[in-house]
Amino acid sequence: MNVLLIEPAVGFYDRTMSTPLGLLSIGSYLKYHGHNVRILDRSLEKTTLKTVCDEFRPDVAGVSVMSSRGLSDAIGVSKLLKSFGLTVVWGGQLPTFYPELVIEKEYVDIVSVGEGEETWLELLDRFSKGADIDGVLGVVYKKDGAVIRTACRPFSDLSSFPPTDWSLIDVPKYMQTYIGCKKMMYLYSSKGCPGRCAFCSNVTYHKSTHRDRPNEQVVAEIRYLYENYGLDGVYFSDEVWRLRRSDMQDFCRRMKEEGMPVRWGVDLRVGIFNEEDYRLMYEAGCRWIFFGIESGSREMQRLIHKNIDYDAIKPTVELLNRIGYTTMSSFIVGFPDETEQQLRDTAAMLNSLPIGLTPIFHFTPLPGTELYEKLVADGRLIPPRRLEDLLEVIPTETLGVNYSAVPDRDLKVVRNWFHWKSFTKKNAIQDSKPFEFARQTIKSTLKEISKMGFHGLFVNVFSAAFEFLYVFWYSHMFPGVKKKYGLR
Ligand code: B12
Repeated sequence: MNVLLIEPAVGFYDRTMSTPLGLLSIGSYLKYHGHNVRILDRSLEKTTLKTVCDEFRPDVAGVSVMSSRGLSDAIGVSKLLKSFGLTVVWGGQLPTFYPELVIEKEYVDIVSVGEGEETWLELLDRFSKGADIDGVLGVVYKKDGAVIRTACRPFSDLSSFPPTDWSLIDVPKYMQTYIGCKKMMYLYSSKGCPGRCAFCSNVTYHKSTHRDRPNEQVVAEIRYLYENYGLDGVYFSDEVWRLRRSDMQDFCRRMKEEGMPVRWGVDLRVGIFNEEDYRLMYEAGCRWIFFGIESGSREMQRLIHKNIDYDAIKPTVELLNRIGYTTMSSFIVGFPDETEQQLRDTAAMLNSLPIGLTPIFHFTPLPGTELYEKLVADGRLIPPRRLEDLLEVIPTETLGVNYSAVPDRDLKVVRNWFHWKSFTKKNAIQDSKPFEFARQTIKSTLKEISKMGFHGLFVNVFSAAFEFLYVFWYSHMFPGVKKKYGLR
């Protein structure tokens, strides 16, 4: 069958493009099993949906929805697909968490819950036989006016997936400048995380499990991209890259044997690996490591079940700096009931931690998380009643609803101050020219903006300027708040 898979446009946010890994994986799987697949990434391709449908003649269409960012486009696209008479399937994080809100829409026929590969294959098998989809695991659909939800599908064995079929996307368009690389791409080498963090939807989405792709396959993928497209960097978009030392050592051994000039970076948990491990990873090409630290307050770390050794944070970062890594960590401000003292602790940690880059996010309650459920139970958050309500969900870069005990303005000042510091840091990236991070950010923003048509250009120049002024305003115009939290 002909399957059209769509990644909705997410607007200005996606000025640096990330590989649509979910659709690539589903597309590769379906092609391997004999179907024709076309991936349409609407942030990137300007071809109209009508033209794509006229040329490709899909039998069925899938729309991937990760968050409320792509929701508006996903709705528009689905209405159009429906008007062409196509069956429309939604999948990804958002429909998985809100299947009932999605399935009530006339422009969605089926919601695929969780991982899509095997579900798609079974659906296509039924469609091609003209059979109904009763009993297909992991779907929510309408039948005779009723909504039917089938049992969850067990997680797939990632080693059973075929190699990624890179002909499905225009690879060079997804390559970007990043930490000393000119052609860096996002790939994935594992799914999930064993953690139980109270703010992270992984606990429900991956049920706190962690699965690796075979090292052999991941390294072969890197070699293919290096040889055919000159790939020189990989950022593994895994929630936590490796948990077992033996897997890490095996990956590093393979990368060293391959001898490719490819640098890579990963997200890890503090405390999994030791100095010897970090040195081995460096020798194998790893150059940046990202830790989720989230709060500088011991008490808050306990409340959100971060479950890392607080006292190991600073020595680990210092060690990585000494080895030559660019270090990064994320922090969240505005957790429910967070106090000014807890925020001060975060500011103190950020002041003293010799870390390269520190993206800071405003707390946003995600469905399927302990904090979300608690806010709902306490009557402080009303779950969305209609899909359209989700369009109002404010992303993590700006302050939405403030559930903390800290004034809005203080949260904005703290967040934007450290954002500004990251942006203007002289040596955030190791072994690079001074202010490399700021230069890279400006360059990639201008590059993306220059690709746009007149309307896009106008909107995006305006958005970029607004974002810059917003960060500058909150980081510089409130000396009293800066003093209160010891920001320096
Ligand atoms: C890479 C990544 C990104 C990339 C996106 C790349 C891309 N286009 O896919 C970038 C950096 C752009 C990004 C942005 C954001 N992200 Co993000 N991201 C991830 C990350 C780390 C990995 C996702 C991934 O590629 N996994 C590998 C692939 C193979 O798996 P998959 O994406 O889950 O896809 C499978 C299923 O979801 C399903 N599926 C997916 N699409 C479809 C479609 C159909 C039709 C079907 C049937 C099935 C299906 O099948 C796929 C194959 O198994 C996840 C965390 C995680 N590990 O899941 C967070 C995550 C998904 N992101 C998250 C968030 C919050 C965001 C942002 C809102 C952040 C922000 N500050 O704005 C934005 C939203 C952007 C958007 N498009 O809406 C949250 C989502 C939480 C939630 N429940 O809403 C996650 C879970 C991280 C977290 N723990 O908080 N992200």
